[in-house]
Formats: sequence, structure tokens, C-alpha cells
Amino acid sequence: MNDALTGTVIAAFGRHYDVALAGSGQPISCVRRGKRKDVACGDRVDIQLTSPGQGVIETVHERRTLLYRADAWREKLLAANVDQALIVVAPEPTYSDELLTRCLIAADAAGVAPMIILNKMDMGAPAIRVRAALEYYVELGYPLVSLSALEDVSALRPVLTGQVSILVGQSGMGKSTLVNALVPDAMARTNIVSQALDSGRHTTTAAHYYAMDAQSALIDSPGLQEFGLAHLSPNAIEGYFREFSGLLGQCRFMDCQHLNEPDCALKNWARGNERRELRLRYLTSLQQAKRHRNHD
Ligand SMILES: Nc1nc2c(ncn2[C@@H]2O[C@H](COP(=O)(O)OP(=O)(O)OP(=O)(O)O)[C@@H](O)[C@H]2O)c(=O)[nH]1
Ligand SMILES: [Mg+2]
Ligand SMILES: [Zn+2]
Repeated sequence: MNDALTGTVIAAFGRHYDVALAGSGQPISCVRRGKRKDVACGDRVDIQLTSPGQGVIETVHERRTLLYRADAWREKLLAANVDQALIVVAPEPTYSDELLTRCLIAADAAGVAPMIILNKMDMGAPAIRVRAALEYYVELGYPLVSLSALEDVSALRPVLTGQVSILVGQSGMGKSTLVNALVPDAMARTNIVSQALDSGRHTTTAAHYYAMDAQSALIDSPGLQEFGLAHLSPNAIEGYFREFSGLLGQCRFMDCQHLNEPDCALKNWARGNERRELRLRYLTSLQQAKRHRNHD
């Protein structure tokens, strides 16, 4: 009973974790030694059993990747060791383009390949409109898969093969419905009433890791309302706005904040184009929030 066992964190609820033992896959209900909050779904861990079916996480193995968000006070770990982040949007409930931008940046920054999933294509004209709005991101090189979780998810299968993927996005986009369509026996809870409310009711309350085969897994995560990027410096943030990357360093002032300075290369490039101006506003508001915090 004293030997350390290795496993994968398959669910993370606050300070409680389910760990699937390597080999048998047997789930063990665990807490973290010392109550630290440094464990994420997808982590490889060593545990000590404390009683049958229960244990303590002793060590967290080195991670390949760590996807997380952060505000000024704390970090929230989303998942460890994932290869790609599938950011799910849909025509209903209304999705936030700014949140999408933040998710794309967080993935790029974590070395996790971002991909946009447009779900609910069965909704007709509103879905077509969202597809058109997403063309901007396709032109930036972000892969996009459009589908309906209720009708046909086959377009996603080749994308998932051999990868550890996480579904992220706002509540009600259909992440858990996608999991249920893709993973036999997953039985993830979905919210079949939220559609009518167009509200932010969250069905999924904890991240869950579903093994698909020896090399592939899919992680479902709770709906996001915000995505803080306090862990990224203003300069780093700039680099993740792919359309601006060729313009950096071309403003008249070396320390240009792209706000009201004359001869700002980014402002000149964006001027008169609604979409470019919007993205520049996302960038400057992220940078300003960060500069504020640094001066606190
Ligand atoms: N029309 C349509 N509805 C869908 C589709 N996929 C999911 N839905 C519905 O959208 C609602 C929300 O689905 P969920 O899978 O619970 O959404 P979620 O992203 O997991 O939400 P949270 O767990 O709160 O983050 C449910 O009513 C689903 O039936 C789709 O492809 N088409
Ligand atoms: Mg869900
Ligand atoms: Zn500038």
C-alpha cells in the first residue's frame, strides 16, 4: 500500500481529483498533498493510496504543455499535456469574438495548437453568418472545422487521432454534446434547456478527460465567461496577433502603445477597416490592462 502509483488526472474539481491508474485505468479519488492547487486535468501524477480507491497526489510529472488563464490575483489551470485546443463557437447563444481572440492567444502562448470549431451548423442562416465572420481567422491561418454535433461529427475524427485535445469555449456552445458524439460511453452532462434561455447556465462544472485510444484523448471543460491573460507581457501579446506581426517595430515611437501616437503602423494599417480596428482594440485593451497592473 505504500508504493507510489502513477496515473493521469481525468477530472479536476476544486481540490479533488480523479486519477486513472496507468495500466488498469482504475479511478482513484485523490486530494493534493499540502492542498496546493497546482494540478490540472491531463497531468501525469504519482499518488500514494490512503485507503482502497482513495489517495494523495504526491508529485506532478513534468508537463509538455500547460494551458491556463490568469487574472491579476491568480492562475486557473485548464489542462496539462494537451496538443491542441478546440475553441468551440456557435450561432446561439451569442459567442464573444473577444473571448475567441483571447483563447487563440492563450493556446498559441502555451504551445498548444489552436483550432476553431463552429458548431450548430444545422441552425441555417445564423450559422452561415458566423461562418462568414470567422473567415477573418481562417485568413490568419487558424484551422476551422464547421459541423453539427447533433448531426455529424465525422469531420473532427481525423483531427483528434493521435492527439490530446481540449474543448474550450463559452457555456452552451455544445462542447459536452461534441464529447458525447465522439466518445462512446462518455455520458457527459449537457444542458438541453439552455438554448431557449440564451443564458450562461453552466452544465459542465469540472474538466473531464476521456481516453479515446492509447494515443488520443478529449478533455471537456466548463464554460468560460472570461479569459484573463495576465501572464503575458504587452510585447508578448502583440506577437500573438498574427496580422500585426509584420508591422511591429514600424511605428514612429519604439514604445508606441498604438493608441494616439502619430505614425502608428498598426493604426494606419487598421484605419477604415472595422474588423482590423476591432482587433487592434482587443490588443490595446489587453496591453493597457497589463500596464496598469504593472504600475500598481
Ligand atoms: N441545434 C444544435 N444544438 C446543439 C448542437 N450541439 C449542442 N447543441 C445544444 O446546445 C446546448 C448546450 O450544449 P452543451 O453541450 O451542454 O454545451 P457546453 O458547451 O458543454 O456548455 P457548458 O458545459 O455549460 O460549458 C444543448 O441544448 C445542446 O443540445 C448542435 O450541433 N446543433
Ligand atoms: Mg458542457
Ligand atoms: Zn503603434
